[in-house]
Amino acid sequence: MKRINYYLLACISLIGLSCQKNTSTATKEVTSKPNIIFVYLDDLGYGDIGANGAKNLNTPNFDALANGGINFSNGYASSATCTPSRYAAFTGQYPWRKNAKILPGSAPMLIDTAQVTLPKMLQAAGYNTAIIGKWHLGLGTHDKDWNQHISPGPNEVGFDQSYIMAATQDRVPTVYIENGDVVNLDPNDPIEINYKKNFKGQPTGKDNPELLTMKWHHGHNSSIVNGIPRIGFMKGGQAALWSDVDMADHFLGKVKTYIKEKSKEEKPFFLTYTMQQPHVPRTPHPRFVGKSGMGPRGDVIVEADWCIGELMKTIREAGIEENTLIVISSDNGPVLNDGYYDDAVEKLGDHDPSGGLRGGKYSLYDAGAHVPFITYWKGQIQPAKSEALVCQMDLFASLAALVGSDMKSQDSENVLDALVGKSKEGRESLILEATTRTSYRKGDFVLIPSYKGPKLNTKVDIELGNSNEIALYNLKEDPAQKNNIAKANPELTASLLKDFEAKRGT
Ligand code: NG6
Ligand code: CA
Repeated sequence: MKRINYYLLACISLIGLSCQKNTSTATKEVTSKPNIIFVYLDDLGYGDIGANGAKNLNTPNFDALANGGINFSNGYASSATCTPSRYAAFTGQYPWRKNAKILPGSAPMLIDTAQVTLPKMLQAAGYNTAIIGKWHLGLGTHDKDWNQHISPGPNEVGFDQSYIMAATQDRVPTVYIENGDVVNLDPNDPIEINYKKNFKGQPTGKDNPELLTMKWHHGHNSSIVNGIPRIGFMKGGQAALWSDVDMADHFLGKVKTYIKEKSKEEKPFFLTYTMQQPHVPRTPHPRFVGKSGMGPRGDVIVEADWCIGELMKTIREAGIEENTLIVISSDNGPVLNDGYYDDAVEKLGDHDPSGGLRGGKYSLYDAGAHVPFITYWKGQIQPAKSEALVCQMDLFASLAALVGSDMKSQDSENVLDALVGKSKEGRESLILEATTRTSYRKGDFVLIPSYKGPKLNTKVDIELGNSNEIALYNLKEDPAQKNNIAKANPELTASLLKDFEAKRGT
């Protein structure tokens, strides 16, 4: 790995170090190309970690990183659902430019192999790159055969290595895919996937409730795997099926192996660890069952927290903690009942997954995309809280600045100084997306245009942000978005709308 002298690095201000550091640290060698680990949770709410106010949920490992690094109070996913947020995080482009929506497990690859991507940029800068965990950006072509090598996938858009689930834990195929090949596939028991029609004779959640260990509430009544009814129909591939309760350990094992191996190499590494928690179906390993007192949703958050602890142990044992930048965030806000009866609502108690924000997953209100956002880099990032507006989409330009790459992506802004605590300023504005609708955050204000459609998604019990009236909120004064101040501020509303429409191109 290319190492440069501390003083040289400090004086060229690559990573926000100051030249006035005392001499005890001045002798330390650091690198302009640290290892980078992006830990990406699935549906973890802003308020789901202790550092952001959760009192009844124990998340000591998240909290240690939040308190030992920078905890952002205005950190955003691009969107209130998974596929669009992941698209933005990995490409640095707004997902609505691509019309990105939640994808079925059978969807073809969404990212164009000719596009610039975050892992490609880091690859070109000399990084080993890998993704371990959830993918949900489509794979291969429309008519792909799951029994053959599947391409394009993560390996074709910049990840040297991939060990993934295709879509979500609630969607078929319920198998792991390593570098484009289904793991443990028996050629005599081929996998077939169909999102429209069942395969003859195959039980479903709808018709065979007697086979279920988890009951479906809405959707999720197609093929049954491990007693859990899923979205989509699947046949075959028995030997390749994942074990839901072992999924956290399984991905973590791959992460540990990767870090142990790559930390010995000259090249730095970029690892995206896309955890499946706390998305449905929530299937904590038995050793976490009952640990939160909040049912499976709380238990899998405790499990995810344990995984973060194990990740940190691995990093420390490999001796790379001071040479590794860690970014932790979530792809969208929280949801309780997302389609299974799993006591998430019943056992919630006083816990507030959104941390006082309005809405949740799927919503244009703030909790949709306003998520935990933490950066940690021992010895380089001084612990702080930051109000800077930052978005996962900015990882591209910010990390490009860190590693000295001149590659660009359309919508990504360089907020590196904010990410490493050198500046309190992040982006000036950000377009947020929720199930194809968009809103506009600028400074402390957020403007939500008027949208037709239901005010409430009654199935998940989340306010969606649709209204006959345009809405303007001052999030600093009114984080719960109780007071629509659009009428009282017509000039500001008009100017934000104009600005928004110019950027959004509507
Ligand atoms: C929805 C699913 C929900 C979840 C979501 C994707 C139904 C009724 N609901 O369509 O359970 O899977 O898609 O979540 O099927 S995300 O975090 O990947 O965006
Ligand atoms: Ca998600």
